[in-house]
Amino acid sequence: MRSRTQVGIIGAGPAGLLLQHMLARHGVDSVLVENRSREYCEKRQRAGVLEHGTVELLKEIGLGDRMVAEGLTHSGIYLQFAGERHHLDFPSLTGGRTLTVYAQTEVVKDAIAVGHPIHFEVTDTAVRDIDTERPVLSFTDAGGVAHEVECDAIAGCDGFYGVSRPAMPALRVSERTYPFAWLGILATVPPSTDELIYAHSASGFAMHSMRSPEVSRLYIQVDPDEKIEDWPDERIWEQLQLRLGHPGWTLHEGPIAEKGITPMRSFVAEPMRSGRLFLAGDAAHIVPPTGAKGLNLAVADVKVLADALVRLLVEGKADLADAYSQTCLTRVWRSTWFSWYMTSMLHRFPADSFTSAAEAEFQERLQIAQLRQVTSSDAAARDLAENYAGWPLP
Ligand code: RFL
Ligand code: PHB
Repeated sequence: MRSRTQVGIIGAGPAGLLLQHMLARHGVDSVLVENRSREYCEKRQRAGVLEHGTVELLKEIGLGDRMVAEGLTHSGIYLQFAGERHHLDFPSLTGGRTLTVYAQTEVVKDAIAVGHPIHFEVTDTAVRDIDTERPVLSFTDAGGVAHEVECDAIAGCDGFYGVSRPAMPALRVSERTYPFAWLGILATVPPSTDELIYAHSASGFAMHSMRSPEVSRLYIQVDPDEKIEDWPDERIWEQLQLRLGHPGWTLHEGPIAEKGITPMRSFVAEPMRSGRLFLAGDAAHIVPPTGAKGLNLAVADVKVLADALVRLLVEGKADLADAYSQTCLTRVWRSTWFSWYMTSMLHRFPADSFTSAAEAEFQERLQIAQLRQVTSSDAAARDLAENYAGWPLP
């Protein structure tokens, strides 16, 4: 079946869904295709922290009501190391910026609920003719009907394993795979903390986050080749108690509703555009989750892309589209740096990362020195806070 639209969008993650919504607000029509089911997209557990700029954007585009009602406003984070726990107060360090804890699943649900047309459970997604002004998005819908959609532009918002990036010629790729992974759990127990705790410990990194006043989200660093089957609930809680434990503070345990292991990597593909195909979000770049940047970066990309496509398709001007990749990459690299900095400062690197025990010791002592600096120097704390709370959207 042949059809026509202005923008073909691949992927119903936060990037694709928010792009579709922002375009629709300017009268630009789109076709969005997603290879998973709606239920799967709405349940996939991922990020939880929204930067101030992301929150403001969601409100501005009319997707903020439930987030404002149910999201938890946070004014900082705790950093824990060497038996100490310190609070960094972001509003005083950043001129008033706060964070909102509101799960990615909820952002996705809110965007799908608007009711823009989405084809779920498609197969055979492909793009062609990206170097012409009429690129084609093809797919087979859930009923088995093959579609060819002629577009003015295609947005590849299909995540790290999608089909868009492989369709781009001559990409420059920068990559780092970290020698550890995160084991994450969702536990049905009220959070034991008012704000997120990032803990450096001799047994490895741990973190306490949350999803609501009733549900906690916790993570521990594990080896990248660990199997989730080898982590019964008791073993997970034991490690969380060990790594997060602090005098006078209790970590409350509860039933584990979900658990999974995520590898840690950094990846950037440049440029983020080839002809009329534009990459956004995880399709173009991945950051390790320690800086809580992945989701926020995807939102920043599609804000820039929506403005560029509206300018191109409504006003007939290509300037913003031509600048798209460079505009995004400045933020992408800043986030990549910050995520690397947080990851390197807080994780325990395995022994085979070093040539001797003394070298491993050296690295650990540097980490503690750096943590002492960000918790005692106002300038260092401000630098961390400004990066974590995020920069204004373009
Ligand atoms: P998404 O969310 O991966 O969405 C891409 C969508 O594209 C679909 N897709 C296709 N659709 C049609 N045809 C094809 N051929 C397709 N191939 C793929 C996919 O099914 C999917 O629905 O990318 P987007 O929109 O760019 O959003 C990015 C964020 O999801 C991501 O940056 C963050 O969630 C990263 N991330 C985390 N970030 C944080 O800030 N904090 C976290 O705690 C955190 N945890 C995570 C994460 C990413 C994870 N991944 C990618 C495995 C935990 C995990 C498990
Ligand atoms: C989460 O709540 O899932 C979360 C929060 C902060 C991070 C990573 C994940 O750095």
